Amino acid sequence: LFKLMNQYLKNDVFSIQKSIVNHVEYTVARSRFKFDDFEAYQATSYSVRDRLIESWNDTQLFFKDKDPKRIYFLSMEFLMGRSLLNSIYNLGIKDTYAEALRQLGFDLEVLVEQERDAALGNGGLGRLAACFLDSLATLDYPAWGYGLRYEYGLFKQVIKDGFQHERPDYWLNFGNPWEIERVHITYPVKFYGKVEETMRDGRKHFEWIPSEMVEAVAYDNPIPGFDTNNTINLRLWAAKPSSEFNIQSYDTGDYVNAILNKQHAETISSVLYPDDRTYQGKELRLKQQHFFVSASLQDIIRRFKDRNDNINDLVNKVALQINDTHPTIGVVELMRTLIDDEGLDWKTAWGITTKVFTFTNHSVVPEVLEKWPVEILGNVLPRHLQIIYDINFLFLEDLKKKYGNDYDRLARMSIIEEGEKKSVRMATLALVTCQTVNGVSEIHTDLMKSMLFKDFYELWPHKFQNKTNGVTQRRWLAFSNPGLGDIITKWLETDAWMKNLDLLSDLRKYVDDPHLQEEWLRVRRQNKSRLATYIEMISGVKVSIDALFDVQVKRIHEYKRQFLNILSIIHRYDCIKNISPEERKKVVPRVCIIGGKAAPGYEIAKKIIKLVHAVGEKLNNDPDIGHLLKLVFVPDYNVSVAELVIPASDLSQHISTAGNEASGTGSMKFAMNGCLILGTMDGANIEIREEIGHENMFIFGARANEVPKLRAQRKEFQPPREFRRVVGMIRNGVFGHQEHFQALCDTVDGQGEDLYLLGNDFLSYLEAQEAVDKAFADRNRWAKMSILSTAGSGKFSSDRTMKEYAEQSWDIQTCKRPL
Ligand code: DL6
Repeated sequence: LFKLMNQYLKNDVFSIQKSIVNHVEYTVARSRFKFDDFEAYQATSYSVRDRLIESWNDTQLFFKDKDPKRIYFLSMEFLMGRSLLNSIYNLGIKDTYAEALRQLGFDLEVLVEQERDAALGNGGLGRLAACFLDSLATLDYPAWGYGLRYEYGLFKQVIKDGFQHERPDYWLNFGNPWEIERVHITYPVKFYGKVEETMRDGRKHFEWIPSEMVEAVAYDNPIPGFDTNNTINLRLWAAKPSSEFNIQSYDTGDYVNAILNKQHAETISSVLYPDDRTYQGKELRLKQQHFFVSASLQDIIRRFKDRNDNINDLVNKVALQINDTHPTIGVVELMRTLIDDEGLDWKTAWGITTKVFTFTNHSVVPEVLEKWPVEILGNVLPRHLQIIYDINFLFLEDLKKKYGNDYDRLARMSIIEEGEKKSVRMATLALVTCQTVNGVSEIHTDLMKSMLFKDFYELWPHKFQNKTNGVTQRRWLAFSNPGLGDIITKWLETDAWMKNLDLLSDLRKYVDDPHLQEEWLRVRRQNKSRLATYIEMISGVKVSIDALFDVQVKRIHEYKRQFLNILSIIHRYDCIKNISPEERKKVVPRVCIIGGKAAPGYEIAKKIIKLVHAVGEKLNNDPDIGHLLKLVFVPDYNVSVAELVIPASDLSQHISTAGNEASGTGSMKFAMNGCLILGTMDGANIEIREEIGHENMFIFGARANEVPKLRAQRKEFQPPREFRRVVGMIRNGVFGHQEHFQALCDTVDGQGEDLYLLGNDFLSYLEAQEAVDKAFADRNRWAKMSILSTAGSGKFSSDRTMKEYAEQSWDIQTCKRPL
């Protein structure tokens, strides 16, 4: 039956070969007798795309017919990574493709490496959105993602002499087989201009007369679910000059300049902003936000109207998720559409808007929250600023009824921040407008309620929810660590864990079985061997796979404390140097791996990268140290590199100052793959510890509730001797570049500095490191802890997270397409 079905679906080896070869000849335009790996990759991808399109079309027709309430996930970032392997795995045709290619003389594993990452995101936030899409498709929810088709994704990190340089990511240069350009699906998006006020039917009517119009063109990216017939859509918008607007300017005689001016329009979707925690209030960024939400809303309303006559029914058919504050201008755009275009009165429009939107906040500290200077917003979107003022006026009137003349509170809660430069607080706008607001881990939600949005929690406790993040176990365990996946399936006697991750807990039954432990460690060694080869290729450093692979890969940030990690590596180096050869024999060998990008303008983060290289240079070449300690930097850390690194890590560090990391999702991926976590009581670490057991993690450092007091006392604080010694080594030029590192050292030992409490946490960090060494030296104990890490990871599937959103925020049901 399976064979027949595959033939019917043209998923048998022969049909696949035929389709690949056809694409070689007719799409790639090469001879079917001579094509290289890249061309084979292209043809293979087009043939997979054909299958995706079939499934996409059928799913969309089914959705159209059933017309369920849909969820639209609005996000400025989707960090998708590569698509080939993920697609064929999800479609259940990976083995057939591998065989078809083998017979044609190609190796699937080699072809997979030809694909460029789609890096349309900075880090955690964008990758979370990508995991969510995978889960939404797999769980058969009627969902679409909407975002921007940046021409340049996150910059490529090039390291020269230990310094980070940024190079543009021309990811579309060689084409993108995974997208479908919809030349006929375009919408005009307006900017600038003025608002005219007239009277219509006895009511004030506002008409926005823009002075710039840009066309949004749709690019669809099919997202197949796993073990289902559903394929959902990620629609990304690209900016094109509007062909209709401003025709007169061509008639001025300056034809060439008129065209050149129009090309500016395309810059809107050209580049992803590479700062993940600071927003500089740049006009282009605001234009990007408005551009993608305006096009998305026009598209959503058009689809809604295809099947519905009464705009009031929008609330029954549409849920709009705002991923962080970036799409928040969408709430105003919907108000504008409903009032100015649909002719609804304020109250009705407000009733609809406040029911359809839900908001996720992804940050803990107030400084990270987006604000737009009133001046910029009013210039770019004049009608929107009026509406924001109206929303704020009515909101403050309500507040006054409740709080009287408590002006401090009113000022704190106002959407408009007063001051020398007035600005619009986007998080406040989202809080006022959205039906629900959620944090991304328990501690984050608690901090939102008790600090970040305290006033709003007191006002509307019912709006606040927690949705602990999750990751897709398919990409992050089954597909990137197939060896471990096979062991899990063998011992659980089912692969159902790929759709129900809670089943992993059954591994606990076998944790003491020496056979499982043996198999487990063997696969982990194979993964380490693969990574060791990669490390040698990129850095020339030879590492032993018997050593403990200690990994910290993530964006470089002071709060994530890569510097703390380096200081402890220096301490280890110093200790090894100062012990006898006899004692050295007892040292547990370590390979320390650090990777991540620094935002281009973030000088201290860039110095941290340089320091990793300087310290690595010193200790990797010190004959006293040999294999006992190595330090390597993995350049250009991205999704594909993560897929290689995570399955090969023994220990992974998530050591942010408590109360700073909203969640962190890297930790979940590592734990799922049997890697042990060294971390602080921050973000999702706390829940991971609850699930995995404190005895299977290495926790250290100040707790979030202690941090404010410690910060307040830091002028009087004397860092421990060990800390002063290692910082002193850097200052004294042990690793060279003495001048360059002074400013970095100043951040931790200057008067009253050390905002992230490295000095405070240093000793407990060293103790935790010692506990790691001890555990690693006991092979069986480590194997057991590793298995228990995986066994305790069930909660951290994005499937669980998506079900929670669907039930508690969006109120949507599944809509599964029958075959
Ligand atoms: O929720 C996804 C991800 C969290 O795991 C990280 O802890 C959090 O830092 C990140 N947030 C952002 C937004 N900017 N800030 N801060 O990237 O979201």
